[in-house]
Amino acid sequence: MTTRAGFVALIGEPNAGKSTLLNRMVGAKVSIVTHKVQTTRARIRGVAIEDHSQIVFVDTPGLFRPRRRLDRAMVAAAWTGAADADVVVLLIEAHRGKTEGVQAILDSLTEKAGGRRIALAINKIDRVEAPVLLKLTEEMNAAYPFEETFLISAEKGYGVDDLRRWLAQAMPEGPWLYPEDQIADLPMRMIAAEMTREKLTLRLHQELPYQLTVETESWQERKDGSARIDQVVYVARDGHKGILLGKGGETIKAISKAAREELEEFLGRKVHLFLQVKVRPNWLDEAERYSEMGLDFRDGN
Ligand SMILES: Nc1nc2c(ncn2[C@@H]2O[C@H](COP(=O)(O)OP(=O)(O)OP(=O)(O)O)[C@@H](O)[C@H]2O)c(=O)[nH]1
Ligand SMILES: [Mg+2]
Repeated sequence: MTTRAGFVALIGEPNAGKSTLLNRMVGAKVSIVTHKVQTTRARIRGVAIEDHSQIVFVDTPGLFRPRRRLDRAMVAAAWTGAADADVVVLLIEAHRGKTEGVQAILDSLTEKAGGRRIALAINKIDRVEAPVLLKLTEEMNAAYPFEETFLISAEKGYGVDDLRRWLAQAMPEGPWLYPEDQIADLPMRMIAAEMTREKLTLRLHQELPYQLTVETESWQERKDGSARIDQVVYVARDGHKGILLGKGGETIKAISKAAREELEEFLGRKVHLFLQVKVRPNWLDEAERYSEMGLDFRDGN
C-alpha cells in the first residue's frame, strides 16, 4: 500500500480564516482564533489523516504590510512556511474579494513560493450569494494560474472535505511523518501560552493585544493528576498593566478563568493557572521573546 505525507501551508491576509481551517482539518483546536487581525504569530502545525495520506497543515501569520519588528518577523515566518511546503493554499475572504492585500500576496507568490503547487480557497462563502463566488473565482484565476479553486466555509465546514481529499492525493509518496494519533506539533507550554493570549486578545481592546506576549514559565505535574501552570504576560507600559488587571483584579481573573477552563478541556484534567503581569518596555526588541514565540528575531531586521 502506498502512503503519502507532506506539508500544506495555509497563507492569506490576516483574518482570512487560516487558523479556523487548520482546526477544522485537524478536528481539534490547535491554533487560536479571534475576530481580530494578526492573531497567529508563528507557524503552527496540525496533522490530519485522509485515506493513506498524512497531511501536515501549517498555519501561518497573516500577510500584511509590516511596520514593527514583530510584524516583519511574522510575515517572514509566513513566507517561510509557504516556501517549505509541498502545497500552498491561499485563503481569501469571499465577501471582501480581491483586495489590495490579496493583490500584494499574488504579486509575491511566484517569487516566494515558486515551484510549489498552489491552490485557492475562497473562504466564508456563508457570507455571500453564489453569483459573487462565480465572479470572484474568475477574477482570481485570471490574476494567477491556480491549480484548483475551492469554495469553502472553514467555520461551517462547507467544501472542506473536497479540499482535504484533493490535498491528500497531492501529497508526495512517502512514509508518514508523525505517529498516527498525533494532531499537533507544538510544545504544550506554547499551546497553553497561546490559549491565554487568545483570551487576552478577545477581552482587551485596540492596540493592547498587539503589545503583549505570554510565556509559560513553569509547568508542574502534581501527584493528584492536576497540573500547575505559571505564565507571565509581558506588557509594554504601566498603563497596560493597570487595564489588564482591571478594578480589583477583575479583568485578569476573568481572563485566567477562561484560559484555565479551555486548558482543562484540552488536557482532560484539572489545571491550576497562575498569571503574572510584568511591564517590560522593550519586550518587542528582545530576541528571547521571539524564540519563545517560535519566531526568528533576525527576520525582524
Ligand atoms: N462567517 C465566517 N466566518 C469565518 C469563517 N472562517 C473563519 N471565520 C471567522 O473569521 C475570523 C478570523 O478567523 P481566524 O481563523 O482567526 O483567521 P486567521 O486567518 O487565522 O487570522 P490571523 O491569525 O490574524 O492571520 C474569526 O472570527 C472566525 O470565526 C467562515 O467560513 N465563515
Ligand atoms: Mg490565525
